[in-house]
Amino acid sequence: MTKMPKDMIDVLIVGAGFAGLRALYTLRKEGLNCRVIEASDEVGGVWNYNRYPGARCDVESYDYSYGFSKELEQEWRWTERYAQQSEILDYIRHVADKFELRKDIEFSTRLESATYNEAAANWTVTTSRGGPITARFVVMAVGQLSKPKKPDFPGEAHFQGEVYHSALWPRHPVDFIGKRVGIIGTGSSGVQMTPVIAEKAAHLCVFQRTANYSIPACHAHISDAEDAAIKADYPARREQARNSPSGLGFIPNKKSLLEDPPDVREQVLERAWNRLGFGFALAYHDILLNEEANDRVVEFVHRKIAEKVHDPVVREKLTPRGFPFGAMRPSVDHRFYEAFNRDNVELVDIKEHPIVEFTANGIRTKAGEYPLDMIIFATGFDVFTGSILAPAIIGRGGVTLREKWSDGPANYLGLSTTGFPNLFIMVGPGSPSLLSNVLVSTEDHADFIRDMITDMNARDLDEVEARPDAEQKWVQHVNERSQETLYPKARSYYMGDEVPGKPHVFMPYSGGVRGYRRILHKVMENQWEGFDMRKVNAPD
Ligand code: N01
Repeated sequence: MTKMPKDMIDVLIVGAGFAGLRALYTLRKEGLNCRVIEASDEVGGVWNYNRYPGARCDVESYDYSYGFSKELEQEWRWTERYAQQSEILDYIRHVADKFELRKDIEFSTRLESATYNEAAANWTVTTSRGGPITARFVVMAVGQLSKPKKPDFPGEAHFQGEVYHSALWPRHPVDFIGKRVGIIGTGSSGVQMTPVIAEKAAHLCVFQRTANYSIPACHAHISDAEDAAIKADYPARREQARNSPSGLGFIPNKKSLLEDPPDVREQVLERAWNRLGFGFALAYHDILLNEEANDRVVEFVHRKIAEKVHDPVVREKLTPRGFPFGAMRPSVDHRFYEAFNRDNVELVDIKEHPIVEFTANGIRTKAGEYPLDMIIFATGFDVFTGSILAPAIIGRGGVTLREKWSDGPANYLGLSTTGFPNLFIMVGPGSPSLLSNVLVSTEDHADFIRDMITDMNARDLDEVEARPDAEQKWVQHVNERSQETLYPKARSYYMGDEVPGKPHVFMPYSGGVRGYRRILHKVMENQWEGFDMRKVNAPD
């Protein structure tokens, strides 16, 4: 192996969330000299920031966890089917402590720039604390939902009350008692916080621009017997998750929805609706593939909403129309629709009457002023690429990643992008990412990066780069797979529509985590097919 200068590290990992910690654990175990930089003063990534009331994961706890350590699996006791934010954060902290990860993490350190040195095959990195750090490899583990989006409304500075963002929630308790609260946004964050805040606030206005679909979470506490049963056969559960298309463990019904007569279909959907959370979308294999099948599901969910919301005008406004069920990421809720039957909850339709401005006392829409003591932005994120493109990443020939991705995040396998050698991206665009239980691909990516670097070291190579033809083919493949689905039929963050001016391309890989892992294995078996690996530094 090329001898490293003293001040150089093997791998700089950006981010200490689930992905960064897994990469650190795995790469360090191979004897690589790794350092993590983390902008916050704590581990946890999104689970450290999204502390809003009602925040939970909508993947089941036993699956939204690491599978790399049997001891960890056995010792951690999840208390609920869908863990609350605080419990997930406790879990991540426990992992960081158990495996002594903190000693290699520089907290309160934000990546500012990374510049590739072509002659030396390494990266020079600067951070908010200065630098430079020189690293052979950089792993971007910055998350897909980590750059909060806060729209600018005129007059915001004049508002006299409290203002919060779901993804920048303070650590101190926020008191809603007796207050008039406004929530802008009805994505997963808005949907989760609405019923919780409704129980405390004097009055709650939910400002909705687009009604989206929401599936009941069916929360449940985990009994000791259930915990023991899962732990007795955890490997089987992991295998099922890894081999399910979504990584959630649901094996899709092999039947088409259209094969079943209406009464049977109704029973199947009803069972899935009442038990499966996200698995509802897999009650038949073609719900997200076939428009006619999807239309039947739309009718079913519309009926469910109608059963829950008493007021016909509010009901109609909460009923999503104009795009297939699931094409925009559905929420998983706990009594969201029911919250609108309360006297203190008001739905404000800002599609019909958009927000004009914030005033000293509240929000003025085209329909009038809503007096508020507190405004909460639940307006989401610059998804997939926001955090990757925030720092200046400068590759071959001085080209920035922002320039290269100006028409969309072209990449190979979601892991690598031509012109930026020795840079890996974890669970970002081009990988199953947000279309799946992201923990499954996180572990796959960490292992893939480990195997690649280990092999390069064994062969005394120092540079790896995605080949342009492989990248082009992968981009085409990602697009083709998305065209088999109904996802492109909605305006959504899957398509880059959440930020004005962002390229309108399908971002994640819709071929499923199992199929994706097979592709990774094939690439590996074929001597890293699609990658060029080189020796750049002269041997000593
Ligand atoms: O963000 P979103 P989120 N004026 O983008 C509205 C994950 N997550 O934070 O659709 C007015 O989904 C916007 O309206 P529209 C999960 O993957 C997981 O809720 O653009 N409104 C929309 O209603 C999720 O999908 C969990 O018309 C504006 C909302 O704000 C992802 O995070 C929990 C606006 C944004 O919804 C993001 O969820 C929470 C504007 N200018 C989140 N701009 C769990 O695991 C935006 N909106 C349970």
